[in-house]
Amino acid sequence: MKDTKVKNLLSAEKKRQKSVINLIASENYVSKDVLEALGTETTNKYAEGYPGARYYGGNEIIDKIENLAIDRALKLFKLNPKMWGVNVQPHSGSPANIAVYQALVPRGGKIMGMVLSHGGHLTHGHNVSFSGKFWKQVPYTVDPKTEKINYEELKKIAKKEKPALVIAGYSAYPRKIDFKKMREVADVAGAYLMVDMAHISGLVASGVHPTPFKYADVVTTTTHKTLRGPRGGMIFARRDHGHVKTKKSEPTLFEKIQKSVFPGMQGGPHMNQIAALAVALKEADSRAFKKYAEQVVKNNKALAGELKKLGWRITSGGTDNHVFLMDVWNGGTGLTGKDASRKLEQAGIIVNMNTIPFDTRSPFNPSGLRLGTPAETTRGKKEKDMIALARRIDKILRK
Ligand code: DSN
Repeated sequence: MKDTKVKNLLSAEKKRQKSVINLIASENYVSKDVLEALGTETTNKYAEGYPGARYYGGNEIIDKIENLAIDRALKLFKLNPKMWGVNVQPHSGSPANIAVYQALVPRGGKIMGMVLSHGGHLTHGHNVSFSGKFWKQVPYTVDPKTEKINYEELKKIAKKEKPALVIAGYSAYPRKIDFKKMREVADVAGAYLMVDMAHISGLVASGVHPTPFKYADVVTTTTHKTLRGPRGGMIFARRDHGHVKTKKSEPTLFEKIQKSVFPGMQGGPHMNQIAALAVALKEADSRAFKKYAEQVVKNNKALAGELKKLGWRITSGGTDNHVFLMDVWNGGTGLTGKDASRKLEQAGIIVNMNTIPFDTRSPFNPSGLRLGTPAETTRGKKEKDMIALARRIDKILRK
């Protein structure tokens, strides 16, 4: 690379990534092949439209790349292409979610999502995001006692508020999601069920977390978290009208989603991302990936379990997946989430501060930390490493 300034910054970032322990639950390390596909000439190409129906010439090969990503995505999640379609063009998770609301919820309509401070996401109806400005959030929280989802409580809310769409899937929820029960919640309101599986898609692909496809109408995901692909997004949608009564003459859910992504919201797809996604989807369809996903959960349980033994409160009492929340404030340590994450970063351990359910502190300096093990598992770490790491974290925080 001739640009030495950028070259130096890129190699400094590479070095930084290698030198730290990364416990950010939403990050991962992609393979060399994924990186290689990202840095290819496909980034030069405009391909507005879909395979076989583009607004630019010269897309013969690009069409093959996009179709390959589509086929691999459906195969990975064991979906019948006659029943489900997938759009692989969303630039990331937030645009994927916008596209769904735009397709299925009238402007000003209600979307029911978990509040951000309990583990939800900004795009699930928070008022600082488009999702809370153009639509109205019907909020739900975890249960104050168990810190887990209380599905019966959600049903009561859905019955009263009658949202048009219910969202299941979270950014900081350490427990398995019961999608059958979430379907019941949506059915009480006659609503669509959208599953945002961004955090857990790698676990779902491997069968380590139950699949949402039996119950959901639409499933969105990012592609770079547990799935370990390039940054990007996908939307899976049924090729019928889903679980909501609709006139037969109306387009199918998948047709609505296709139109909503393009021309409804995005311009040209990022074809280098889509090529890299095709690579990652094949990698995820393997025994080695399944082993990785199983190890992510084992490692996470080991890390959370040891921290708990050392006296730290883990919200909901533990974890079933790749992420957990550690309450650093309420144990009398005098530490806030911000202090704790700073202390750990100084020691080369990267985490993010996070609110805990019913946090009494602000999101800018909350009571907790969010930790997760996908990235360190990709680097080959096992349970014994996690136990040693928990002891190190404990020492650093108590110093
Ligand atoms: N920023 C992602 C996360 O860290 O969970 C969610 O979009």
